Amino acid sequence: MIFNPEYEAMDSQVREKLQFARLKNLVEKVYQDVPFYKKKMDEAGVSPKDITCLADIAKLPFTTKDDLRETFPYGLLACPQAEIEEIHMSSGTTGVPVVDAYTRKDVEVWEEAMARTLAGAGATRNDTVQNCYGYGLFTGGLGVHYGAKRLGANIIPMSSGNTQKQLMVMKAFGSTILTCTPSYALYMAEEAAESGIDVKAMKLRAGCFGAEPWSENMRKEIEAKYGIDAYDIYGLTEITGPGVAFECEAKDGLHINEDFFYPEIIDPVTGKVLPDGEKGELVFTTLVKEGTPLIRYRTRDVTFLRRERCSCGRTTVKMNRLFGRTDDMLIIRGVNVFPSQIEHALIEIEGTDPHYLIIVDRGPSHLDEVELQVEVKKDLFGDETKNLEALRNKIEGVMKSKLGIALRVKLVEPKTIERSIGKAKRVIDRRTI
Ligand code: DLL
Repeated sequence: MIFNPEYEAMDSQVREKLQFARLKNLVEKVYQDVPFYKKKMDEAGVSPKDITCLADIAKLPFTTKDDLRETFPYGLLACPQAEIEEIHMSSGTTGVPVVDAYTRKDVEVWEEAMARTLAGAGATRNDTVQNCYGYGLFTGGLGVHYGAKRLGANIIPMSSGNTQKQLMVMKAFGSTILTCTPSYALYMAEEAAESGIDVKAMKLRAGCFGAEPWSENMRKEIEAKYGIDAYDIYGLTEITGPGVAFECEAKDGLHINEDFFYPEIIDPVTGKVLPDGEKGELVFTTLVKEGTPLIRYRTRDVTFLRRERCSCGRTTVKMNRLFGRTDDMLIIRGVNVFPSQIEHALIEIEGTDPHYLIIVDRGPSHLDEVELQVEVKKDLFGDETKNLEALRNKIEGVMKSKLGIALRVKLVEPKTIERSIGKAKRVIDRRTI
């Protein structure tokens, strides 16, 4: 079901006009009201009057995560502080959080974007949404919450963790839609199986999974374990949270809510805008944001844009499932490797579970060394050593051919690798530069 056909199935040229009007308005406003943007634009030699068509967006300077950190907490505010209704934050590796501040209208936009997202997975007011994304500063919990309310669905605000209780609630209330990180969905299925609970016999029929990278094979695994349809949903705190893009029943790329969030793909090195279909860094401009609007924000997420007609009837541009992040990309002996590639290869190998950890270190000869820890299915672990040895060799061979680098595989017992109720940690990089 399309939640808002007027905007989601809008004629593309009409949408472009709308985007341009919104962009122009935004640029004028931030130039006037936010000293940070005025300074940046002056330094780049561009002023609001230079924006005469949508493509002129490329004249505007980028905004980066460092900019957000340097202006913490309210340096990017574009409205009086009293207008702020809610804030969210995410902390990255440096520990300085990035802030998103929402006015009433910003929350309404978020509600709409998330209602569209849940509807993309087939949700209606008749559904019961069990929301296991964390509530709090993280945008997952409240984002889904607002969308489900806007849809008129029954929302169970579980938050993350307490898996046995999640399973009890799922059964008792007949939850039909599950929302959590894909790694937590798998973990919950594992706990259920161990406790003799049959999740397939429950009423669940779909799930909206995101907030971390996952592969097509992981989708198949979740769908098989729960007997549901699993949909990819994408977003980031800086650009409002979840609801930026979502999959529809075609499960073939994520529709971007581009009347709110204007996407571009750039070459991460040169900053040049790339044409549709070319892989690069995803950049967003928040066209209607009032609290903390962002102009050409560099997400560091890597994907490409697709503009073909979708069977669902939506006309919005699609982004491909993410390949990874420019900053998560491991450079191992000069080869670019995304953890998602390793995951993808792994799930195709019989006998392994999709729980893995990549440990990168620098060996005695200063060469990068990678250990890939992989959990083995329970029945295999008690098995003869020669079978384990064969499996280890097989994984090493597959990785070598798929990634082009040799890595050492260590098979570990089921449940050795730490489980996460939120975003899974897949990489430990011990290299010191
Ligand atoms: O993770 C927002 C969110 C919540 C999205 C719930 C989906 C569901 P942050 O904590 O700010 O916000 O992290 C944003 O997570 O830049 C991506 O690198 C990654 N990410 C988010 N969704 C996906 C996805 C939320 N579907 C960062 N696939 C983003 C891969 C994702 N990576």
